[in-house]
Amino acid sequence: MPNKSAIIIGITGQDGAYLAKFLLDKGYEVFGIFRRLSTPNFWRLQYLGIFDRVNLIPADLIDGTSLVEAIKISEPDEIYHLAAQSFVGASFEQPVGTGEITGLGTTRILEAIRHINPKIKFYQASTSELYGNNKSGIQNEDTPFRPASPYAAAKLYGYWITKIYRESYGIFACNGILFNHESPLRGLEFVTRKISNAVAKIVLGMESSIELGNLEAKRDWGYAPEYVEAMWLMLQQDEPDDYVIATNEAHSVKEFAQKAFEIAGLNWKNHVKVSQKFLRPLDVNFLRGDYSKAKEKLG
Ligand code: NAP
Ligand code: F7E
Repeated sequence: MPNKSAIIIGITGQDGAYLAKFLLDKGYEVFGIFRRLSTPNFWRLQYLGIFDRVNLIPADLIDGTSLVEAIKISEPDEIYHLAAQSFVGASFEQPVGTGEITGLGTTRILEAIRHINPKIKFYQASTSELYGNNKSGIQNEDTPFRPASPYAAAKLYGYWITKIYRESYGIFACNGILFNHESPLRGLEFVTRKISNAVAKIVLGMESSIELGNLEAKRDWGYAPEYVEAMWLMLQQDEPDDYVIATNEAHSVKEFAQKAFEIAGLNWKNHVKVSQKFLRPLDVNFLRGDYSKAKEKLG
């Protein structure tokens, strides 16, 4: 049997890079969609030593024709849609752009699949942000959604359009409802990497403090390289479905900072300042995922 091929939309991001490595190790031919920037942004692929092993195709989520072209060129068996304006804070500053990219971008890909080859399997990067400030102490696939940001509203649209294309056109389309997942490749603006980066700079004497926003928010933080395997597993099942991927543990930003400084032999209280600048107009206070379904069905 010839090797399978996959397109990763958003290959330059944290998950895209790890997934590319994972699929290459499985023998896939990997195509990656990237958007042209004034400064190339392939550092994650270079860090993982796979830059020369992936086929890069320029396209943009706001340009449906470019997505059609990319799918026609690569004839993939699977498409992993990981591209988004993914920073919740920025979605309050760019709500319309976030809707265009993170929301409608998904429909543009699904339309291309429907017209070119509805047998292509599709993974949608859904998120625990869909739950927003719901009232339950733990969230699973049946927990009602209550998005609390323009990002989450755009992702809610992406979640539903994925289900709608599955039910209307029989496309093998899955939503992975992934809780926060982190790694050394995480963007520096996200809180875990922002803290670990600051701790390193403080230890090296390059900085003395860090400004953070809401220290009380709790998140269910997992490890990104493990989560990309779950994405792949979803597309290897007999039937398409939606799954929560999480750790079932919630910790606060404060706890995270405390531990990170402790590891470097420092007391966080001497270095962390709270700044209004990093408070969001609305924040998600508590997320903790119930991964029972994924454990049972995906192992
Ligand atoms: P990320 O590091 O921010 O990567 C996002 C990717 O999307 C980058 O490759 C980015 O390209 C690309 N992109 C942005 N706008 C685009 C556009 N208009 N056209 C084409 N590509 C575009 O995000 P991540 O952490 O890897 O997350 C992957 C996906 O999972 C995202 O959809 C995110 O919303 C979702 N998600 C993430 C988490 C998490 O905790 N990490 C949890 C649940 C869901 P550039 O490199 O050019 O910016
Ligand atoms: O914030 C609080 C902030 O930006 C976590 C994305 O991948 O995961 C990510 O979204 C918490 C929030 O991630 C700062 O208010 C305090 O309560 O690291 P974050 P996020 O918003 O949870 C989900 C699952 C996604 O889908 C998203 O794409 O930390 N916080 N102080 C701060 N956050 C940031 N960024 N910076 C601070 O200074």
